[in-house]
Amino acid sequence: MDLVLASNSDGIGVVTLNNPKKLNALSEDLIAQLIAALEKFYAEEVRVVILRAQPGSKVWSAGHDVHELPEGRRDPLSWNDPLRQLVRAIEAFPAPVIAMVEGGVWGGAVETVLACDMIIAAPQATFAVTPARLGVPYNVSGMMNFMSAASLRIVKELAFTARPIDALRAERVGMINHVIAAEELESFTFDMARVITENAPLSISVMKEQLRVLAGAKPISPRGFEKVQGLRQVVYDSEDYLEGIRAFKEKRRPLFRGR
Ligand code: LCV
Repeated sequence: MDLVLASNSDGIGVVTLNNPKKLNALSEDLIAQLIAALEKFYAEEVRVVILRAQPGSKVWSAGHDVHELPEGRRDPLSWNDPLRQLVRAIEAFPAPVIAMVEGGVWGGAVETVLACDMIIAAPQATFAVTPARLGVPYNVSGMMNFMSAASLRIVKELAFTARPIDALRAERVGMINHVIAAEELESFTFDMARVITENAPLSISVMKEQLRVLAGAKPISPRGFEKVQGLRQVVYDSEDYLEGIRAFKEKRRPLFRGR
């Protein structure tokens, strides 16, 4: 089944999340198809990519497929996991990737959208950073992506409350580029894409990689990294981590006990 749809015209690659039954949850299969679409666009030398859901989606993506989260004793967001591979594939793609957002964006899908170079959203779009809702220890590079998206105070509010914020607030705090009425969202986004296709692709791809390298250049000592990884292991080995996943599957509120 085509979990994503890909099309390319006039140098603009469009990839559409296409699993509305599962609210475009970022399953291993959907991510594999999304990365394959980017590889195809790379071979076709597209000048810009638009990442979107089906028009009128109430949920852009429900985030990591919770059914694919390991049930403890293993880092749920380690280097080779699909979500990490997807974020790196978007960041490394040698042309701008524009996220065009309608509907709710949840958890790892927020980081996926933030990994895009620009974000254009309809007013009804919302963004929810959800690790605390499930009891998940988000990973280091993911937290850095959140820190690059908004001030530390905003990131803490998003992470600690796990509550969605709407597109207007996200724009106000600089997390997204534009809020455009749903009926104009597509034309606005494609207009921006067309402008990019008329500019120098080599210059753009090198500036994109420079900005990625410079933005990611944060000093963290080996001891500091090991400490963070040790703290994260306490979380993914905790009863709360299991409780968060079980509560989701049993469709009930989780009861976190702090252990
Ligand atoms: C699998 C799902 C999902 C889903 N996975 O429809 O960032 S982290 O650390 O948290 C990271 C690990 C991560 O990304 O975790 C996932 C974070 N995502 C969320 O917390 C969103 C969870 N989903 C929801 O809150 C609701 O589904 C929303 C508000 C998105 C939509 O609500 P709505 O009432 O419209 P349902 O909840 O009824 O969901 C429809 C079907 O999609 C499944 C859900 O279990 C249900 O399946 P069944 O029809 O089999 O009951 N579903 C939703 N999200 N992330 N499956």
